Order: sequence, then C-alpha cells, then structure tokens
Amino acid sequence: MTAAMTAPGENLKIDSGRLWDSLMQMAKIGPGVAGGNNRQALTDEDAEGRALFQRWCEDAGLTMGLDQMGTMFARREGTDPDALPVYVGSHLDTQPTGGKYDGVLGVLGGLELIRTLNDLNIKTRHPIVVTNWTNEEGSRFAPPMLASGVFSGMHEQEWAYTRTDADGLSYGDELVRVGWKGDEPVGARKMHAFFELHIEQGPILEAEGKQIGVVTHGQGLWWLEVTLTGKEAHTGSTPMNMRLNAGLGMARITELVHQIAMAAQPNAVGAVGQANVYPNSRNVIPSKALFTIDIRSPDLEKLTEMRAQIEAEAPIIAQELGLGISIKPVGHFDPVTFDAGCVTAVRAAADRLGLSHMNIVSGAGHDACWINRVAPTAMVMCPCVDGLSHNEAEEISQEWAAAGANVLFHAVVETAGIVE
Ligand code: HGY
Ligand code: MN
Ligand code: MN
Repeated sequence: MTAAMTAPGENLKIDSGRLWDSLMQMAKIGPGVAGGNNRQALTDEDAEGRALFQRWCEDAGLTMGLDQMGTMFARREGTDPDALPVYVGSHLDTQPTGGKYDGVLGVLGGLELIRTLNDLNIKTRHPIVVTNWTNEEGSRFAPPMLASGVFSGMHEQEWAYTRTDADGLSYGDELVRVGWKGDEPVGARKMHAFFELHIEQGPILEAEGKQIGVVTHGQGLWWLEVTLTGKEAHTGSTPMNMRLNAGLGMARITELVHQIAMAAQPNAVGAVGQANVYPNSRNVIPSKALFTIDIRSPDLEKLTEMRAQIEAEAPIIAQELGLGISIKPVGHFDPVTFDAGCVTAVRAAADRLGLSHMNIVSGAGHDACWINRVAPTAMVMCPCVDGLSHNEAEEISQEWAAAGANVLFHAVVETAGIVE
C-alpha cells in the first residue's frame, strides 16, 4: 500500500513532442520488414537500443544500475536518502514482428517523466528509478517476463541462464556476448511501488472511446510445449492408413485448443503461435511436430480446467494417430490483482487530468504481473489502433501516448511525493 503524498497540479504535463520523438528514434533500432521492430532480447539490436536508452538516461542525470539478468535501473535521487524508490518502466525487447510501442512506451514514458521533473526542477521525497526489464517477450527465450520473474523470486537465475533460443544459444551466453551482464544481485532492490505504462494490446479502450485503462487485474497464463513424434515417409507413395503424421496431430490439437477456449467463454483465450514440423520437406510426412500452446484467463479455476482438458484430450488424439506425445509447461503465471493503493493513484491521476478512463483487465502478461508479488504495483494503459499488437502495424496516436504518460507521471509523482 502506498501512502499518497502531495498531488501534482492538473497543469503539470509531460512534453508529448519529446516523448514521441524518442519513441520514433528508438523505433529506428532493429527495424522490422513492415514498419515495426525486430529487436529481440539480447540480440545486437537489443544491445543498440539499450545503449541509446543509457545515453538518454545519462543525459538526464540518472545513475544506471545493471543486474545479473541484464535489467537496467536508471535512478533519480530523492530528498530522503532512506526512502525506498518508486520504480517505473517496462521492456525494450520486441517480438520478431513487433510494434514500436509494446514495452517501449513504458520505458520511455518513465524517462519522459524524469525529463519533465528536471525541466521544472521538481524534487521528490522518494527516489525514482526507470527500469528496462530483460526478455519480457519470451519469444526468443521462453518463458516471458524472465528477468522480472527472477527478480521476484519466481525463477532461479541459473535456470534462466540455460534457456535457449531456436538456434540453441543460451540466455546466459548471449547476455555476456552482447555485454549487458551486470554485477548487481537480482532482486536485491526493494521498491516503494512499481508503475508500468503499456499499450492495451486489445480493442476495448478504443471501442469504448476511453483514453486510459486503469488496470485492476491481469489474466493468468500457461504455455504448454507439445512434442509429437510420428514417422517420416513419402507423401506420395505411403497409403493413408499407414501414416504416422505428426503434422496432422498438431493440426487436430490446435483445433482442440481453440474449441476448449471457445467452450470456456467469456474470459478465456487459447491458440498455438509457435509451430515447427520436421523435416519440414514438401514431400515428407512430418515425423515430429514441436509447438507451444498459449492459454489464458483471469479466472484461475477456468485456466486450470483448460490446462487439464488439454492434458487429458491431446494424448487421445495422439494415440488415435499412432503418435508419441510429450506436454511440458514452459511458462506460467496466475491471474494478478494489482495493489489497490497504486490503482487508486492511477485512477485519481486520470480524473485530475480530466481523461476518460475505465477499469480493465490486462489480456497480455507484463513485468508488472511478477513485480506485483514483491512491491505494490499498478499499470496504466492507453488504447492502440484496432487493438492490434505483436504485429508490425501496431499503432497509437501521439495524444494517447501523452495521456498515458501524463497519468503515469502524476501517479508516480504523487506516490514519490513532491517536495516544495
Ligand atoms: O505474452 C505476453 O502476454 C507478453 O506480450 N509477453
Ligand atoms: Mn509488452
Ligand atoms: Mn509483447
């Protein structure tokens, strides 16, 4: 619970042009092929984006900390050296076909509030720390939110280092290779509160005509990695009743996941996003299929039930097709209820700024979902066009970015306490 301090006046605003310019400059690093970004965790592009962020933080007079998972902590001193800092931030890594704003808005929105405090020479009692969490997306190294998961004690650090990408490169080796492994023990920092600004990544705010999402909860998630094993054979000369087709098994289990999620409506989702068949040759029946199921719900009982149904019914499909099957959980977090005090600070900030807002449950996972376990935490959301994200066409307006960043600014400064 965070005790609200003196609230900033409603005319206290960030510089939206400077924020937008920073977003566009960061977007030039690790460009995608269709106007978005491909700045995956611990790639050279990620390292370049980190270096730019570090330069900006140093220009803003911040001191940079770096922990053993590569997470960056840029600190602005408060007037009370004993006061725990208010943390703000998100992630700079992107999906392979990512947008320009997922995660980046939260990191640069945090930097922008620092820049504004500097412009206005405003001091806060609590220090403020802007954070870039490593490997939030989980697309290169599963699970998602890996560094914030280690920070909050949900994952062991040595296990995290062993996570490998599709080419067999490990998180630990790549962290050293790109030169972003710090000395600071992970999780040693204590927080007064944590706030994360993020685009909604869904269609609700835009459809409802709201400028701000006051995030009260986050839905839970399971990632289940399925391996099906069949037999390679000629796609032309092998009779249909003699085939052990792992690709067919993957298709049927993908349909099963969809049907289970549809049957669990409302507030349930399921899909297969990552899928590989082997040997992936046009005229060879796949002997192996490796794919990851992503199921989510804000309702823990429903989420648990969906997983149980998949684990009961997928083996039946495999057996009918004569396939071997293994199902391995590779990512999980329970549904999250954010801190009431922090959520109130977000809502009060939106009200003070005269911005339309509504309560919302986050469909996507965020670092805040893990940090909520070790510090009072809340999120601010702004709309995105057509609710589209994890797509290079992801788009927001400068006004939405400014609205979100101003609410973040007010909630953080109120929590950190302005010192007259
Ligand atoms: O998967 C997620 O929800 C997040 O984008 N990592
Ligand atoms: Mn994100
Ligand atoms: Mn994402």
